[in-house]
Amino acid sequence: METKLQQLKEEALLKIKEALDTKELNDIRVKYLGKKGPITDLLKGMGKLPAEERPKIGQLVNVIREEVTTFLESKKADLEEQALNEQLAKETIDVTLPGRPVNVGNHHPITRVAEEIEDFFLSMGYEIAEGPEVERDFYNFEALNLPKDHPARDMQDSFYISEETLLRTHTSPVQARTMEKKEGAPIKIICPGKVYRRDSDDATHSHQFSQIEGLVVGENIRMSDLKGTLDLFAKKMFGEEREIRLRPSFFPFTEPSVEMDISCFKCGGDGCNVCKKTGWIEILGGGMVHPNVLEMAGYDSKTMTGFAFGMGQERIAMLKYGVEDIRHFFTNDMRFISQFGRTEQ
Ligand code: 2NL
Repeated sequence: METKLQQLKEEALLKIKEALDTKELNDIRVKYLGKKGPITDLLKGMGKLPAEERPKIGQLVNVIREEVTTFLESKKADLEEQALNEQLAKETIDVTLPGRPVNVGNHHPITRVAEEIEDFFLSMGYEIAEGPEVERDFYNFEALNLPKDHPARDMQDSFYISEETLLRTHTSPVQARTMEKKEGAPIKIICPGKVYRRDSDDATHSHQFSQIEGLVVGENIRMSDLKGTLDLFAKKMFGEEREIRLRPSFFPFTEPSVEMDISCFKCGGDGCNVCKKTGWIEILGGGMVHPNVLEMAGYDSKTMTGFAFGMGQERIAMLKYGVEDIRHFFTNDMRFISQFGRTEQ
């Protein structure tokens, strides 16, 4: 029986030595050490042995089991290490490969001009006010002296959402809301934002564009304040040499109303294709806030006056960057957008 046990041990150790993976090892463990294995079988036959030999055999079986188990475990560790090394060799990273290109974005040209305009007015002590793009008819029209029968309120010209709500057609409702909230106190704000008009798109018109409007309300605010402000603004945006001129105009929410031109930055006033040979370029509209607008917002128009102005951001950007079609701003072609460079500092 002893020799048989020794033989089984040698056989098991040899198989373990030759095992190629952990599954094979496990099969060997079950086969030799398991309940149905040959060692267990041998032990079952122990009853036939003389009583004095039994402890010796029992001891030998324990020693063999231990030996086989230890060898199994060390082989298992070897196989696992080998498998890990193979995997590591297979997964090595070639650090010399070139990386994937990263596309670095830059600010949209409209964002650039908006920030430039905002910086100027912030430096003059203005605050930035914002409001909803889906607006009540009241703030978009009524509060701005555009009564129900006014031609500018034609359903054909606006995107109505319901009888009472529409996509704002200008940023003026933000100013109307601010006036109402301030309850008669002085105001100095600019309102940048998207606006919507039901218009056919072409090179100079878009159904969606961006405005910046300004509003100053206080005691003794005069047309000359508006003129001085706009003169500084024109020089900051289009160069120190710029002259401005104001022409009489009409807006329902201002009286008197003006339009402002700047002297042409390309020809200096001699006449060229940019200024259409006039020497002047129209930039924005403005005027003194209509007394009806002040009164509707709760201001006493006898003691408080104000000026307001508004401009299209796309128009300013087109002039500044020489863009000839407003639709370029909305198609988001990277070949267009990436020409305007980064603005982060
Ligand atoms: C333009 C002209 C303008 C205003 C906007 C305004 C706002 C209030 C009261 C009075 Cl709350 N006026 N805004 C005034 C005159 C002209 O915009 O050509 N925009 C693109």
